[in-house]
Amino acid sequence: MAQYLTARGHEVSGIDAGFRREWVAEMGGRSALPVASVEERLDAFESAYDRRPHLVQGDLTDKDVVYRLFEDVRPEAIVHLGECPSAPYSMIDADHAIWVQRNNIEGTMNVLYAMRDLAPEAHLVKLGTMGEYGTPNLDIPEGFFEIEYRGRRDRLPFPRQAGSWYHWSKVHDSNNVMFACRIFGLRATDVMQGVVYGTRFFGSAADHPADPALHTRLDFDQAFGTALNRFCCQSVIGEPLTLFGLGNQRRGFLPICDSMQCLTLAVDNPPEAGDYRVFNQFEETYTISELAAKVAAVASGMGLDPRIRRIENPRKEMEEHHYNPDHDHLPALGYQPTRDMDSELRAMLEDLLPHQDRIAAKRDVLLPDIRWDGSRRRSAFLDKAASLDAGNGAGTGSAAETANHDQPGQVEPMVDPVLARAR
Ligand code: USQ
Repeated sequence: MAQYLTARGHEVSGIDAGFRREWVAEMGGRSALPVASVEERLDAFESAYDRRPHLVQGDLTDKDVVYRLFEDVRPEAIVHLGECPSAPYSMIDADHAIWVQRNNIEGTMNVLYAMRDLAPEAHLVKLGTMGEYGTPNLDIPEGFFEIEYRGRRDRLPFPRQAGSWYHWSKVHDSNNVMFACRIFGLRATDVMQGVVYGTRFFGSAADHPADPALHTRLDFDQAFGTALNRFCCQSVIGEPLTLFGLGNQRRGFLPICDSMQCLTLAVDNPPEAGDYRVFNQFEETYTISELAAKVAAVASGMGLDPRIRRIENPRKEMEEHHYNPDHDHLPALGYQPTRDMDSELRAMLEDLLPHQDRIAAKRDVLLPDIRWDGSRRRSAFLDKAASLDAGNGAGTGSAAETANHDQPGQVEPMVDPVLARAR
């Protein structure tokens, strides 16, 4: 984000506690793309952009640190990406659930109060998640909807039905940000972002930084790897692409370069003082099986041999549901998707292939064991190991497979993950 904004003439300061590296290490993982040290990244940044960003290593939950930063910088806009972003991580146990909620909610509260006291004209662009809405059996508006109840009408926040402690932390944030706008007169954009994927954060390939120290990280462990990033990593090392359950869960997706574009559009077009607005930020919706089939098709075209397999879903979530969210606000500001999914997937696989060994060395972190019921048990495969033709809609599943899924205890044959890996 700092590079994207700097390249567009913004002066960027930042605060980062470096927690992401610790969380991923705790999960036994590491970024598929090597990540340089903070100093090396700052040096590389300076060489590329002729200026060194002002970066504070500090924790947003420390109010004094946040206030000092605001005193030094007096920001015009704050892009708040400083939260723990993982649903599975928040579901590990009570300590992780409470830590994620405290970290996310307290950090945002400090930002809101620092804005009130030191930068009341600034614009907060806060990263929320499409997961705040859950999967209701209704179309999803952008934040608010008109409702008639017992003969009276009002415009109210659309009900949130989050599916993890992490996603609920974002719901609580949304309420806090909305309330702060009302009582402090702040202005904020709450971005309900879909699942982000990709390795290239500039829209044009020509802008992709040559220096690897300026590349983004890409995680593939069960907690910090998102579905598409994981599918790509699985493809390059010959591990099965893991569909959780039926694979008919539908989500909104967008490549990382378009996430940068959307956040920048929000920064460049602030709302009025006192306004709290919500943007649903994604490009298109897909089921997880459609996505796996897309990755498999692109990977096959590049000479890889991807297999798609269904495993027990470690989460409690609807696997078949209505999903039709609005996403009109960003296009109205000029948002135009820069890359289609296939070309983005090709670029990702090209970027990941040189790191096959690095990913393969951590293949053990791919199969999930964090369960929504609080237990830790690796998901078993729900099908026979089979090479599914790319693009054949792997998630539709045969009746037998579906029946197996409905009665996980009777799955036949249950494939040992280790044996499956060896195939
Ligand atoms: N899934 C699979 N196989 C996998 C990984 C995930 O089938 O190997 C499924 C999950 O069960 C889920 C869907 O894919 O139904 C998305 O899972 P995910 O891990 O890609 O994304 P999620 O946990 O929803 O969270 C991610 C980011 C989070 C962000 C959210 C946006 O980690 O920070 O808030 O995407 S959204 O999904 O729209 O809520």
